[in-house]
Amino acid sequence: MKEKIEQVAEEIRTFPIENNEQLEAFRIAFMGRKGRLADLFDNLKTVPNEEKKATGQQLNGLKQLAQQRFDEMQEKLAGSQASGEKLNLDFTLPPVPNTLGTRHPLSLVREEVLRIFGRIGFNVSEGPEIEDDWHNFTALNFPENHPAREMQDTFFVQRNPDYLLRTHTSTVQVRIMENNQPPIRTIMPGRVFRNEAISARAHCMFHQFEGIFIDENVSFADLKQTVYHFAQEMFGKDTRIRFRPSFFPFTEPSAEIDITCLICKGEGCNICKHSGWVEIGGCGMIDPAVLESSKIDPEKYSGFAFGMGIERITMLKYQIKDLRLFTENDVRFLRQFESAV
Ligand code: 2NL
Repeated sequence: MKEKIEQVAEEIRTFPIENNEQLEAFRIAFMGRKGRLADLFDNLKTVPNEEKKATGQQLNGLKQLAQQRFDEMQEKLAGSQASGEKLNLDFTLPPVPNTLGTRHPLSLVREEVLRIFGRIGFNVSEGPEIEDDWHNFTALNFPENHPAREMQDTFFVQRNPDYLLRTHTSTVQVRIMENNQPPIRTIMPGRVFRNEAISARAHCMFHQFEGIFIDENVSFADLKQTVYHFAQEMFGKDTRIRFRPSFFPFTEPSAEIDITCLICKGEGCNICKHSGWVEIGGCGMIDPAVLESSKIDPEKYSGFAFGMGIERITMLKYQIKDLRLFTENDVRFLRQFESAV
C-alpha cells in the first residue's frame, strides 16, 4: 500500500497538464469518482487495523497533493489565456472588417421616388395586398367584362372570388379618396400581382407606385409638369419626356409616359428599339366617374393620376436586363448596389 501511494504521488506530480483538456483528464484520472484516489480509499478496508490510521493520513495527504496541483494548473491556464500567450494572439492587428449587406436596388429606387415626391408635397399611403373586387376594379370604372377580371389575368382567392391579389396600387387611392376630401396629394408604392408566366420581361409579382393629386382646378398641365419634374430628378437634367395618347378605365384623357433613352441619349439603340424613347408608365386625368364613386364632387374638383413600374425604372437606371435577377437573391448581383449603413 505504501509503495502504491508513493507511486500515485509521483504520477500526480508528473502528469502532463498544458491545456484545459489535459487538466480535465487529470481531474478524472485522479480525483474523479472512479479515479486513482477513490480506488486507494476503497483499498483502505484491506489494510490491517493497526496501520489504518497512518495509511488514512497518507491518503489524505495524497488527496491534498492532487487538489493543489489541480488548483495551481487551473490558475496558470486561465492566466495564460487571458494574456493571450498560449493562443499566440497579436492584439495590435487591425480588426477583421464587418461585411455589411447592400440595399436591394428596388428599395433604393422606391425610396428615391418617395423622396422626390415628398419634396413637392406628396405624402405616402399604403394598403392591403389582398383586396376586394370593388377597390381593385369596380370603383376604378372597370366594366363587367374587362379582360383583367378574367382568371388568367388576375389571382382570385379560391374560396371567395370577391377577393383577389391587387393587380395595381390604385386600390389604395380608392380608399384614400373614400376617406378624405381634397386637396389630396399622395404616392402609393407597393407590390402587385398578375397571373403571368415568369420570364426576363414579366413576373407574376412586381412593384409599382401610383400618385394622385386632387384639388380645385387641377389641369393636364399640372400633370405634365409633375411627371417632367420627376423624370429630371430621377434620371438627370438632360431627360426629356413625351406623352402618347392611351386608354385606362380610370382616367380620361389618358397617356403613356416616355422618357429619352438613357443608354443612347435619344440616338437610337437596342434598348429603345432605335426610337430614342422608352416607356416608364401611364397617367391621365382621373375620370369623373371614379371621383364620383369615391364621393368626391367632380363638378368642384379635378385630379390627375399616374402609375409607374419600379422594376422598369430600376432596370433603366441600372441597366439590368432580366427581371428575374430581382427575386433570385444572387449575392453577386445584390453586392453591386449601395451598401446598407
Ligand atoms: C401604368 C399606368 C396608371 C393610374 C395609374 C389611377 C388611380 C386612381 C384613379 C385614376 Cl385611384 N388613376 N392610377 C392612372 C393612370 C395610369 O398606371 O402603366 N402603370 C404602371
